[in-house]
Amino acid sequence: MRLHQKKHPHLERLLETAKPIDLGSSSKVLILSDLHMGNGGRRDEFKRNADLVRSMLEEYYLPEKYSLVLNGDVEELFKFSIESITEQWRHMYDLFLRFEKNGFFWKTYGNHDADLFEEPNYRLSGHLLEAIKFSYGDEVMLLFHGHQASILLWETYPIVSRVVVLFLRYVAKPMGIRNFSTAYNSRRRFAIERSIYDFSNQAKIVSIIGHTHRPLFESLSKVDHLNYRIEDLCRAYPSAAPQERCGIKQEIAELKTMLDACFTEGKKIGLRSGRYNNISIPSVFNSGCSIGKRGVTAIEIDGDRIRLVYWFKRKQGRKFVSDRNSEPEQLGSSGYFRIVLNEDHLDYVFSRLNLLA
Ligand SMILES: [Mn+2]
Repeated sequence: MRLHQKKHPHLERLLETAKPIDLGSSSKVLILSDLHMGNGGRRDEFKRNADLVRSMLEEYYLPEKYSLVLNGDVEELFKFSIESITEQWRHMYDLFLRFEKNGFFWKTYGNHDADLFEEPNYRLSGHLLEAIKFSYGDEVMLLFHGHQASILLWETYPIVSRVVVLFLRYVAKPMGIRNFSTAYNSRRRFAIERSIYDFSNQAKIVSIIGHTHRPLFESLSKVDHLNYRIEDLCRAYPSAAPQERCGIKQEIAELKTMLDACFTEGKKIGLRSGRYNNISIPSVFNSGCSIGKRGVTAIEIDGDRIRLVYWFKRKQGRKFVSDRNSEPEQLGSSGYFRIVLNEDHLDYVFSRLNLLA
């Protein structure tokens, strides 16, 4: 044990008790989180993207031989009973389990589905864990939902959370209190990311989380990436040939528009930079969530590479920033598209982590 001061006791316990899985050099793993599946009714937030998630799993990741990890908050037990959820989404459970033949299928639990850990009749009970430790050569990637880093007692301790669940299901719902569970403010989100970031840097591991619904790649948010790209382009501008300058100028203008849009939207989504220090260490990745209004974000591990991808339906007006300038690709003729938002070599990620942390 490297740490003498126990600054993050919950997270250290997770690292010790996580299930070890060895990733070979050609392993493919899809990581999805925060599906919040409900009973199919009006308050079911999964419903909107259900067919998109089914299509991407069944028609892309399954034939592409990916293994699957669902990284917590798969079911929304704060609002619905497990019986109503498994009844409504039976075909999704069948689909999840089919990933075992590609290698493995695991589910970690989050704060909205933690109760299932003690439920013997639960469909995925043989696949349910608190955390997974992927080893990649000598390096470690720790997968867990992320609520374990919360300072709120009811997110960290099962007994407190059970009282909150009862309150939400039987008191809040009849009183018309909605979306209590996803009312994350920016400060709380930042505190969770920050403590996972500190812990990961101390332990020199990569953490892959969900929970906050905010995608992070190499500890950076979309805003940070936009800023970095603008900075790079400004630096390239003075030495660029006159005919290239025009293109750079235009690209900067587009990036600035996207950055402005982020800040306008920031009031709603609780925007903060993902940068915690002057220099960023790529130790935290967040798959985002599966219930976005416009689509689903996910993390792919593909051999020696890691990617943040975005799946969306055709009708959407916004442009998406991709660090690799990649183009969206359609899944057959489904009207669903996948775009790589960001991608890097795992060797690069771990080199930076080991050199900078
Ligand atoms: Mn959560």
